[in-house]
Amino acid sequence: MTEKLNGLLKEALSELSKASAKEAVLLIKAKYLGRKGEIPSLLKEMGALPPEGRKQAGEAINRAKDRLEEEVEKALSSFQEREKEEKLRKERVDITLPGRRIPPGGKHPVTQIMNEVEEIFYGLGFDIEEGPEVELDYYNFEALNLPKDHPARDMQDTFYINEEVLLRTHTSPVQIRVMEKKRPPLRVIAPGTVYRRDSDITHTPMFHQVEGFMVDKGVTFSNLKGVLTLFLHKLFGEDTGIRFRPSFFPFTEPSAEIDIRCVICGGKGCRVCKGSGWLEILGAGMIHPGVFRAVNYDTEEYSGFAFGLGIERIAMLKFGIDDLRLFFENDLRFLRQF
Ligand code: 2NL
Repeated sequence: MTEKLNGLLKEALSELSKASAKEAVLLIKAKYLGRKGEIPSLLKEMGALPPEGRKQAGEAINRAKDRLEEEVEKALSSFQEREKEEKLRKERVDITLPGRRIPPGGKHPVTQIMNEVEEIFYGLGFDIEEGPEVELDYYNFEALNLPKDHPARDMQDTFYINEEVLLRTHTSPVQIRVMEKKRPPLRVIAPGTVYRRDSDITHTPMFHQVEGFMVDKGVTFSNLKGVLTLFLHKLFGEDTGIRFRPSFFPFTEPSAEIDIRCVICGGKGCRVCKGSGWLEILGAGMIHPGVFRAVNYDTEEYSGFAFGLGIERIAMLKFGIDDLRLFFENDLRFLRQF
């Protein structure tokens, strides 16, 4: 029995010393120490010994078992240590490496101008309002003094969805909706996307507009002139020359178009201003009584002015861009310049 035990222990220790991985150690552990392993089997065989020898044999077996368990644990922890070291080595990070750059995003030039226009009017006490891009014919035309048979509707090339529903051709309907809901005094701008069936070098079917209006008791054309002059001086610089020309819009009377001195040639005349020295920037006028009637404002009590401007045109002038289509191609080589 003792001989067999010593043989087993020697064999186990020898196998253990040759084990090259944790898995091999675990196999050895199962083979010698497991429930049906070699050493527990010896303990069962003890029953066949004479009683005098049992105690001694039991102690010897337990010593061998303890010894082997100790060696197995040592081997396991040594492999575990090696595994941990390997893992640490593999996962080592070089903290001296420069970080990966996250390229900074930027605002589209059209958004930049839109924000700039909003800032100026916000500073003048105007609220900023938004509304639906899919509109009713009523808000886009009818309430703006443009009845169905009005010839001025031909001025607009409109995307119709059905008889009554369309893509807004300007942001005026937002302002009609505001006037419907609120009473004067009101100062509001309506920035947003508008749609027209136009597509050539100078027109895209979607573009951006800011419209605005001011309504109160006693608002006059002088207020229109003062507010829009101040606005243009803030946007293009205090020294920018400005002129008001008579014009026509169905929703304002009287109406005006407002020009600035050409920012390209300074007024000498060039390709951009077509030799005139002036650039058309704004349309404006005193709100037509027909519009006030549509929103139930007393035309005897209230008056107001309204205006509209195209954002892409201003962005082209301010950034010196000569092709409108560049705004919508999203070529990063173009966009990164802003
Ligand atoms: C232009 C001209 C204009 C308006 C827009 C307006 C809005 C209401 C009532 C009256 Cl709710 N008028 N808007 C008035 C005059 C001109 O825009 O050239 N836009 C790019």
